[in-house]
Amino acid sequence: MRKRMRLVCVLAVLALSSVLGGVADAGTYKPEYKASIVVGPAGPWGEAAIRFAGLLKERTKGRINVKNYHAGQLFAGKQTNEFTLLVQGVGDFAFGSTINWSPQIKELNLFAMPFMVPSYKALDAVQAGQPGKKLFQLIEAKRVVPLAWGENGFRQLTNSKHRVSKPADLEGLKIRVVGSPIFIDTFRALGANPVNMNWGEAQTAFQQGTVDGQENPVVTVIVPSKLWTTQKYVTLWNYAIDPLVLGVSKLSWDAFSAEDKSIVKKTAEEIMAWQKKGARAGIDTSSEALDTLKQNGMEVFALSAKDMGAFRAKTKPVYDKWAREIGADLVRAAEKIAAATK
Ligand code: X2X
Repeated sequence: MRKRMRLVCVLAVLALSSVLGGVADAGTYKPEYKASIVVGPAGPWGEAAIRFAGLLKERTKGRINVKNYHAGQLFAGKQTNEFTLLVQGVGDFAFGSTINWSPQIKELNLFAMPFMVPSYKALDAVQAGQPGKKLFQLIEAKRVVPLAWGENGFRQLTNSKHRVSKPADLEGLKIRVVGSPIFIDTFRALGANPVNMNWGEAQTAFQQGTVDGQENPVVTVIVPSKLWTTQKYVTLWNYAIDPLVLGVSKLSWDAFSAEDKSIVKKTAEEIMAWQKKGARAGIDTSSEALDTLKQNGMEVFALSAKDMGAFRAKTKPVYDKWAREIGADLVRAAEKIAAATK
């Protein structure tokens, strides 16, 4: 009799756990997931986060409820901490710039190598090819699941003092850069006086006139942030490209059911394809974004390929130093793809 009771109990436990396993499929869901975005809600970068949260909620019938922390609210003023927040599960999702994640993953500095990526076409090929795959593997190995590439864009120079058309024009200009060392190296090599600052603080510094200039893409940052209120001169020089990655903490990801993982992945790919297109619109196939700058009183100067030579030559030692830091194999692979797509 006792034996029989024990058998019944064992069977009951087995049955219950298989039922629970079937229902939950995975771990416990959070009532709310936090997403980090450095910029505000305007523009394709900020808007992508709003669309992603909306679609995800709808498609998972409220199981995955994302709250967006725009303007760097989640990392409380230190944007180079964003990746670590995801690793720790303090943040769940991030629409992260590769620049902000590069202190933790040095290979992501690839895109910040001065004058390396010549075009959007080359960038797409690098991301789709072996270098892009390798970078996603490196991100995942550090316990953040990369869902899709997005784009901040080619970074352009602005300042409040005068036109910059040759390296000598940068001499003495105080330029705000992101807290990632390759940017300090690049602007020092060009003769400027670079200072590290988070994006939020930087905008206050422009208003107060304590910093002269900065570098950021036109469509995703300069226009939505209305930088013409503090900056007058723009130099288009495409000196670095800044891809975004929509990533999710592995801790959060592992708890999602197989069905929800697939919804998250597909929605991320869809939204970031839209985001990437938006980041290029008005600059790639039309001049709309540049016209907006001019209408707001900015002077837009496009460096010719010949002018660029002087900037390239000055930053060559930075390129060589960072090629070693990043790893020669990855850099050579990216260079080869870029050369083939020119
Ligand atoms: O801080 C910047 O310059 C920005 C908004 O482009 C990044 O997050 C890298």
